[in-house]
Amino acid sequence: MKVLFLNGPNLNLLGKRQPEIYGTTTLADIEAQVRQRAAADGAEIEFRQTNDEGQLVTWVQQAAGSFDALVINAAGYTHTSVALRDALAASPVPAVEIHLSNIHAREEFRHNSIIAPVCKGQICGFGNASYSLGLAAAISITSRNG
Ligand code: CA2
Repeated sequence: MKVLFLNGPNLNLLGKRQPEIYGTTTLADIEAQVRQRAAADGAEIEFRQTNDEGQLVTWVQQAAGSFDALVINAAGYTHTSVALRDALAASPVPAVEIHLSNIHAREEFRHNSIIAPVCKGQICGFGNASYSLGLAAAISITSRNG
């Protein structure tokens, strides 16, 4: 199975800025961890990051036919992007929403995820492990045992 990981704005700064908030692990480190996990699970992954809302929309649209599931950390667009929600709603590819932090324990404006209702489920608050948990969820929802 093939899983597409999409990362939204500013996640390219992970491990490079504000380590007191976001830690010292880079997005490349997280990708390497997920790759290891995926190899052990017999899954293939592609891992992408963009700061551009339209690019995220385009990648979601293009996933159909090439990927079995999406795992998405939409970062700030989680709370603002109607366009991303519309793209996810229109896609036949099931999506798992993930976040490093527990968005429900943070500022009020982060409590609402515009994309949550069109994703299969949400994983948040487990730091880097949210990515591996997202992979496990993606495998689970696409397997016959669902
Ligand atoms: O917890 C998450 O994974 C978030 O998606 C992270 C987003 C935030 O807007 C969401 O509410 C929750 C922020 C990503 C910004 O990452 C940075 C990393 C280093 C330095 C600055 C920003």
